[in-house]
Amino acid sequence: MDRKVDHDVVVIGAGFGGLYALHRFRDDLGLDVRVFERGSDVGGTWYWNRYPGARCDVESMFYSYSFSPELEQDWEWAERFPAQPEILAYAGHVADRFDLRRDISLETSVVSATYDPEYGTWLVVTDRGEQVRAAYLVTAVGCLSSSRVPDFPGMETFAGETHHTGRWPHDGVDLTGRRVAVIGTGSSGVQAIPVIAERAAHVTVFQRTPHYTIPARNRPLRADEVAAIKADYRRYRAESRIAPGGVPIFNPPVGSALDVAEQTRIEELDRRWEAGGSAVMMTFNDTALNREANEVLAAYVRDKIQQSVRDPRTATTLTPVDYPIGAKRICFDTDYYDTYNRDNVTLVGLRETPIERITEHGVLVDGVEHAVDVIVFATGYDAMTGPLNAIDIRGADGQLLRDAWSAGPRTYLGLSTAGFPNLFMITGPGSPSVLVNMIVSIEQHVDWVCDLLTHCQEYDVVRVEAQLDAQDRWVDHVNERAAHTLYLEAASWYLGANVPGKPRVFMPYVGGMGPYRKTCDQVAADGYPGFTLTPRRGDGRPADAGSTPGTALPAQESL
Ligand code: N01
Repeated sequence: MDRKVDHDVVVIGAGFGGLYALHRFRDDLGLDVRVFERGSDVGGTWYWNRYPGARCDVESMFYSYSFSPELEQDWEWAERFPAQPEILAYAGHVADRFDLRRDISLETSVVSATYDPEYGTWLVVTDRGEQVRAAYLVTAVGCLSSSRVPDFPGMETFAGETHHTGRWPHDGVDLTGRRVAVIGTGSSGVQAIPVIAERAAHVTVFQRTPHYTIPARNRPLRADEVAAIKADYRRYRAESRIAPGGVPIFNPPVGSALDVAEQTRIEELDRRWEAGGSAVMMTFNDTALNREANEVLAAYVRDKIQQSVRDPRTATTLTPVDYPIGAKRICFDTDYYDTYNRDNVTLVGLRETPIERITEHGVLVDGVEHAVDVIVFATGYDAMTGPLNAIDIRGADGQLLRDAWSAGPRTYLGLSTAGFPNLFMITGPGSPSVLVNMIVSIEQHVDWVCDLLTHCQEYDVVRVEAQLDAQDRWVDHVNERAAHTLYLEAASWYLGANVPGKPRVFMPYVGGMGPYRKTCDQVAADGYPGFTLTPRRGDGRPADAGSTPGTALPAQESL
């Protein structure tokens, strides 16, 4: 690439997406790549989420890169579900092993990125005042990296400590013998509460919506099971790439929840409940689609809650009743419901009586002040669009991305958005991302962008832009697929419902990893229909820059 640029590609973020993008773009395509990362180390979500109990709920043997057979053979995972320190160590190992650190600027946030249509470059400005020009901008900012603390009145008056789970201090927080409030009972709260309860003098949990949670049954990995997977890793990886969830299917569904014989239904559910992890959610093939079928699974989990929690009032408060299981992201826990049998744990339901205010000494609900020393906000994220909208990204006509998306994100394939040429989003809205194994999703996106950049080099294309009509069709398709599921029946962060004023749009693509990959591969094989590819003109600028009429490559059929 010989445009007047400082770098061929700027990548924002050095989490799993950014690390892999750097490796592929630099080491396979030979491009000059610069990565900006706001943390003081690599690792992204696993750099920030250091709360007690933080752990991934995709199994470690599959929540790992597949691009290097040597890496996957060498790395030894300790537990079935990897804990945050282990995943962070893995990210660090990858950065060292592939010599990635030399192209990553840490503790540097990108504040703006502006596309210059004249020269076909992105001008990227950081919070350190650095300005660099790049031919391509790739965002690997994560889907859940804009942490959110609700605007509770009186926050500034609290005399104790406050911490958000996604911004946990790196040297830890000593909760021993302290009174702790945990606000929020999504995946982060569900993981943190049992661990905090073991140390704290008292934990008061503030729950707005009860979440469905299933035992993870985490345990150390056995040498024989690791050896068996490693012996066949290539096959498992190939399976993961085409599986709907991006992981191999060990427990396929037994059929419709409405058709299987009662005996089979109970035996299967019990067996899967004992196995732990995602197997329970996979028991039937229609629980994501049919409310009656969903109710079979939901009722089973509700029974488990009633059996686990001794105090009937607490059990009732913990039991979700008014939305389908899986419509809010399912949680996987270790001893979550048992924790409510401890003497030092109190549950405060907020459904009828929300938090009135934070006081100097604690949390006020329904006229009762719950005195605490520490408040843990497990209150989630401005998901998917939040991290992108936080940067002033300006497209070809000067429009800000957040304005272009004011009614909700609009992308073509979740990878690209009209009006923002040469910008690619890793696991952007409109792609499977958060609904599947993120690492499989990341590898697929980065590989696809690599192929596109190779195509651009081959055909001397200097500008790639999603076409509006292809984007409209993709957005319609994403919405239409979501409308056939039960996902729309819960107020979830998938829909932006957790952020006041955020447009209610179902953001990820529910079509599954395998089918989505097929679509993307087909687009590549067909010469990128739905994208306008503009070749270079004599002076290196895009052919349609300035007053020169556009000479896009032969019109391609749209999706
Ligand atoms: O955030 P959440 P999270 N007053 O948005 C409550 C991934 N993840 O950090 O449900 C009172 O799920 C809110 O209540 P409600 C995973 O994808 C993965 O837990 O909106 N409460 C909810 O209970 C996950 O889904 C892993 O009614 C308020 C909680 O705060 C995603 O990250 C581990 C409130 C927020 O739950 C986010 O999970 C951790 C208010 N004003 C996270 N506002 C693993 O891989 C919000 N809440 C295991």
